[in-house]
Amino acid sequence: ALAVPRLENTLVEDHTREHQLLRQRLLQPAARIDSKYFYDDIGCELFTHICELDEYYPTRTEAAILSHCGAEIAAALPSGAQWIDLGCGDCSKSRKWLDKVQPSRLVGVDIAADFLQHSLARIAISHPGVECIGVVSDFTQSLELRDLLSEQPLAPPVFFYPGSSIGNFARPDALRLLRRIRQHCGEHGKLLIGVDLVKPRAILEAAYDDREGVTAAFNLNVLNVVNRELRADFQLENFKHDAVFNQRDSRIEMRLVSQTDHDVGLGAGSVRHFDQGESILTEYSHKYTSADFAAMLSEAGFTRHHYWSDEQHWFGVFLAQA
Ligand code: AVI
Repeated sequence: ALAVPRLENTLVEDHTREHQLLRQRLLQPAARIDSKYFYDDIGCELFTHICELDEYYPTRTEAAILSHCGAEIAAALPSGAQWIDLGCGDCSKSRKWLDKVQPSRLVGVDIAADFLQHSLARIAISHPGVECIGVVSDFTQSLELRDLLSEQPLAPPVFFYPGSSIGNFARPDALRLLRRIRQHCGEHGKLLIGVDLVKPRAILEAAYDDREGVTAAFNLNVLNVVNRELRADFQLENFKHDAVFNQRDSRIEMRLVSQTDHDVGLGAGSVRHFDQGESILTEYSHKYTSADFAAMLSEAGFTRHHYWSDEQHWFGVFLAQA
C-alpha cells in the first residue's frame, strides 16, 4: 500500500498579531517589512527566476559544490538518519540525497501546508522505503521537533539547510536558530548548511540588482503583499529597488526608496508619510567569511565541522556536528 505522508501542523497563525506587527514596523521612523512577506505565489515564482539569473551565483555555486563533493559529503553522513529539510519547498534539493544517504525518514519543514503535502506525496511515491513526514511550521520563529525525533531514538537527525537562507537572519537570530538545531542534534546528529561568502562588492551588488530587473520586481512585489494583507494602498511606481553592500556589517541591504513625498494608507486608519528619498528596509543578506561562520557554529555548540567550497571561494558548505 502507498504511504500517505503524515502532516503535523505546529503553526499557530495569529493574523491579527502579525498584521499589527507589520503595520507597527512600517510606522516606525526606520520603516521595515519582514522578508517573509516576499514569498507569496508571485514572489516564489520571481525567486525561482532569480536563482536562474547569470548574476545570481549562490544557487548554482552551491549546487556545483554539492554535486562535486557529494560523494565525500555523503560518506561523512550517517546512514538510516532522519533527514530534516528546513524550508524544503518542492523537496528538489533533498531528492538528490535520498539515494546517496538512504535515510529512514524525510521530515520536510515548511510554512506552506498544501505545497508541502504535494511535495512529500511525490517523494513517497518515488521512494517508498522512506517514511515522509511534513511539519508545517515557521521554523524561523520556533523549531519544535523533539517528540517527532524521539520516535526514532536510534536514527540520528541530519539537518539540511541549503540555499544560504541563514544569511537572511540578523546575526543574533541566526545564532539562536543554530543553537536550536544543535539542541535537536544531540550527540550524533549533524547539520549540513550552505552559506554565502564575502566577495568583491561589484559581484555582490550585481547579484541583488540584476540587469533584467527580476530582483527589483521581487522587492517591489512585497508592497502588493502588504497591500493585500493590511488593505494598504502602496503605489509600486512610487518606490525604487535599491541593494547595497554594507561593508561594516558584511551584508547586502535591500530597500525600497520613495521617489516622492507622499502618504500611504496602511489600513485600520493608519497613514504613513514617506519623504522623497526615505526608504523601507526589506531584507538583509549576510555574507560570512568561512572563519566567521565556523566561529558562529562553535558558538552555537558544534565542536567539529567539515567545510567545502568552490574554486573562487564564493560559497561554503559546512557539515557540523557535536
Ligand atoms: C532566500 N535568500 C537566501 C535569498 C538571498 O540571496 O538572500 C533571497 C534573495 N533576495 C534577493 N535575491 C535573493
